[in-house]
Amino acid sequence: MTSPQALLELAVAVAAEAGRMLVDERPAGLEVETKSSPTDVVTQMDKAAERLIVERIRAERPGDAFLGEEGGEQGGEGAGVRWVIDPIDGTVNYLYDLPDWAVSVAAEVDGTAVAGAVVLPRRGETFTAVEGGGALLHTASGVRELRVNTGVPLDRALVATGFGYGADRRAHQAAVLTGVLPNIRDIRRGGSACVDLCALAAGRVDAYFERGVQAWDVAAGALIVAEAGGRTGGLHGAPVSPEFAIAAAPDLFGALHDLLAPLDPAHD
Ligand code: LIP
Repeated sequence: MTSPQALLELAVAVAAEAGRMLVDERPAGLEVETKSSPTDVVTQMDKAAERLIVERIRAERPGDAFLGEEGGEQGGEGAGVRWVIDPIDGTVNYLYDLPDWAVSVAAEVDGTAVAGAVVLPRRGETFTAVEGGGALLHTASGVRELRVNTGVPLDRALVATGFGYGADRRAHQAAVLTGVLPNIRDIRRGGSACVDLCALAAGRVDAYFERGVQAWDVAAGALIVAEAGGRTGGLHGAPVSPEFAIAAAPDLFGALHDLLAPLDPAHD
């Protein structure tokens, strides 16, 4: 194993290289394939970016394992480090040339993220965290430490969320929103879970919740939130999982959880 800081440096380097490629080589006509539903898309650029990230990491660390949105689980039986990769989180934003998409790369040791990088090439922003070392935002004008907003009551909270790709899931999520909206300041749907989590860490929103996120959507972002002083979890004490994800300052988490739990009982 290498230090979390060294893993972070590799995560930032490969995510930044993939981000540059995604901007510089974005073709006028993207080839769009669908996955779980007609609106769940993948482009040749998602696949190329993930290949590039895996190749670069493999060249440096041949024994490591990978979990990627496009490539699934790869290699590394008994590996000390597993890399969790979303080559484009916010693929629909990328497809429409909206700026809020990101390359997300996390390094896990024994199932726990110890380093995470989220690179937003079109915003010129890189969010990073190492376990126990705080969370940072790097831009052309410098580096700043991140802290979640605290002391925000639920009825003043600006809450980010996202929707799945299946029609049934979306109908359920819309129903949950009707119970949430009257009790908070407002909702934001930015289109990228990892960008939402980084926005929370930077105090640009006060909380985030979503049903249906996958490990690659949140591995780096959840570490960045935790290192910015936030709390992440699922419903009823569960950890973040595809079942449910909530993130907020510790003093807001409980109130948001208690609002969501009865509105969103187990649902596919
Ligand atoms: C997407 C997210 C989005 C979420 C979708 C999906 P993709 O990831 O980050 O915010 O609501 O369910 O998971 O498909 O763009 O990598």
